[in-house]
Amino acid sequence: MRDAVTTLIKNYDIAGKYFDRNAIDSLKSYFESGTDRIQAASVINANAAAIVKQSGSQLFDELPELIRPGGNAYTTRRYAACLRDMDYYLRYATYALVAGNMNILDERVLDGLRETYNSLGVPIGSTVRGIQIMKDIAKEKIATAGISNTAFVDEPFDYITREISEKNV
Ligand SMILES: CCC1=C(C)/C(=C/C2=NC(=C\c3[nH]c(/C=C4\NC(=O)[C@H](C)[C@H]4CC)c(C)c3CCC(=O)O)/C(CCC(=O)O)=C2C)NC1=O
Repeated sequence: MRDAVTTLIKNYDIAGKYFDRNAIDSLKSYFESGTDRIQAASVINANAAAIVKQSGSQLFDELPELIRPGGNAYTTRRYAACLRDMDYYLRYATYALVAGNMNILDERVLDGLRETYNSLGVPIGSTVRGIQIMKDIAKEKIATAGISNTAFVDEPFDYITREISEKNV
């Protein structure tokens, strides 16, 4: 698992170089956004159950076939598995937000996920939609908590959706 600082140090150490202007700028921007990152994570933590629940409701309103017979989230067990997956994405998104680096998502969330989803018939497009809904709901709550620039919150959610959609289904 890596974060913005350890990744930078690793790269400069491999090159045997002192930090240059670019390195200093990227360290500065990481530390300057640090308070907002922590605050955003803390807003998500405090509202996690509500964010997952609302995202699920909105997803199933938009795509009701998911919870009808034959749908992948049909039956209580699969419905619960779907919301549990949403909760995983939300929790790991907060780790990646604080780390300022997406590496944890590769290591703990995305590795082997597409294969699992494909073998269980979990629809990737609908999962992507669910994650995007969750991003919007999380950003709303973060904005309401007084963080004016919430653009950085997109990164982990967009990273997860890009990675699970990318390679051939
Ligand atoms: C922390 C990293 C991590 C992830 C990400 C994870 C995902 C994950 N989701 C699974 C299943 C599942 N995932 C879903 C999800 C959905 N179905 C839908 O129609 C919706 C679109 C979507 C919710 C948005 C469902 C329904 C299952 C159960 C499928 C089945 O057993 O038939 C499974 C198979 C094993 C199980 O049921 O627990 C895994 C491993 N597990 C992990 O440890």
